[in-house]
Amino acid sequence: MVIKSAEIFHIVLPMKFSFVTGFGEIKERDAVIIKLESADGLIGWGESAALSAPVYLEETVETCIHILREFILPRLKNRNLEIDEFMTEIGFIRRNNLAKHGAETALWAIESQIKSESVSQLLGGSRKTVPLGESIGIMDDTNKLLGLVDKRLKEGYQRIKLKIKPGHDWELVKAVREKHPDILISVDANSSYTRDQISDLQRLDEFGLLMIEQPFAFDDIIDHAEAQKKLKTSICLDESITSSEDARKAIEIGACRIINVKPGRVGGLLETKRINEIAKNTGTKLWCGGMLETGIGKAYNIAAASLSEFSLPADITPSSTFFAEDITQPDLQLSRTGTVAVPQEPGLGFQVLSKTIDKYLVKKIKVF
Ligand code: OSB
Ligand code: MG
Repeated sequence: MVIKSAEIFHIVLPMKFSFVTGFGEIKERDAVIIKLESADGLIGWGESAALSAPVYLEETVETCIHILREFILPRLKNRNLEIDEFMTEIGFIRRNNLAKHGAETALWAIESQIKSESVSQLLGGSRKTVPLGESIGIMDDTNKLLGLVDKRLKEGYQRIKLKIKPGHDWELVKAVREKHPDILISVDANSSYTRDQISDLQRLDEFGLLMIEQPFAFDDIIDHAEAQKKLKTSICLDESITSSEDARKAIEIGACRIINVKPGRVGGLLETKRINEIAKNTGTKLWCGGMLETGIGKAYNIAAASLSEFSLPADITPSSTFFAEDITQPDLQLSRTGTVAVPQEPGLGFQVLSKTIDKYLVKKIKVF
């Protein structure tokens, strides 16, 4: 495909409530949206899911814009490239995975229109529906949180993920487990524990959790491997896995039994497919995480979650939960059994609302 134009949109979507995690609070959602147009007039939308501050990963909205504008998108200008060739070509750029993913996803949308197949089909996805879980931020009032858990379970979500941090873990999980003896519960620490706090994690073993997500440092696998030996509960890595090589090494040393794959964090859908292969060969369970993306990012997360090893419920929530308004329509429809359909049509699978992008626009950059 030949790309004739590339634009970046920085928008800010107001959130209905602030989302609190072990790394801090998200009060509004900045988003980096990429729009490519092919020489044949096909449009591809992509999203780089960076937060405004480098608190989850090192990238931010502004670093994504910089890397996309200066190093990634100019290389597409009037070239006839396959997606895998292009991703290999930009492999000289160290990390900056969210930026790479934003460009790659826009290319997939165009490729999918050229091939008249959905992105899921192009990737070799086998699932027609994806099971969903819900991620619940840290709240001061446990009764309020219990009420929210009830609401989410009634809506159909198959798993509840509780954000924890030191001093805000055992009592919270106990309260939810006592009320719901049989549901799937996981916890996500977003790197807020250190290795000398392993006993805090061991205390959670009694609750039969599905997993403990990323207790230790964002770049660690050694301490996680040590902890996995001492814990009954499976460790799931999120922040620590930024590539298929990271996944291979973490699995090899026993640092996790489960991986939360965010296609953005690992640098795109091709890399996601590689992790799917590694998981298949090693019996590692996968699920697709989320980062409060707009509907554009979510569409590609759903395509990723249709891959064979993504058997556990995904953090892919209808936009109306978090945002007053999204830049795509229709919103995701959660079925009564807690699943969402994988779009089967070519392209993004959702309509992009240019007027809504304009409404929340901070800046627009025409790269070429
Ligand atoms: O650790 O999974 C995480 C949001 C932003 C950054 C990191 C994380 C999250 C979430 C949100 O947990 C889950 C969602 O998008 O539904
Ligand atoms: Mg996480």
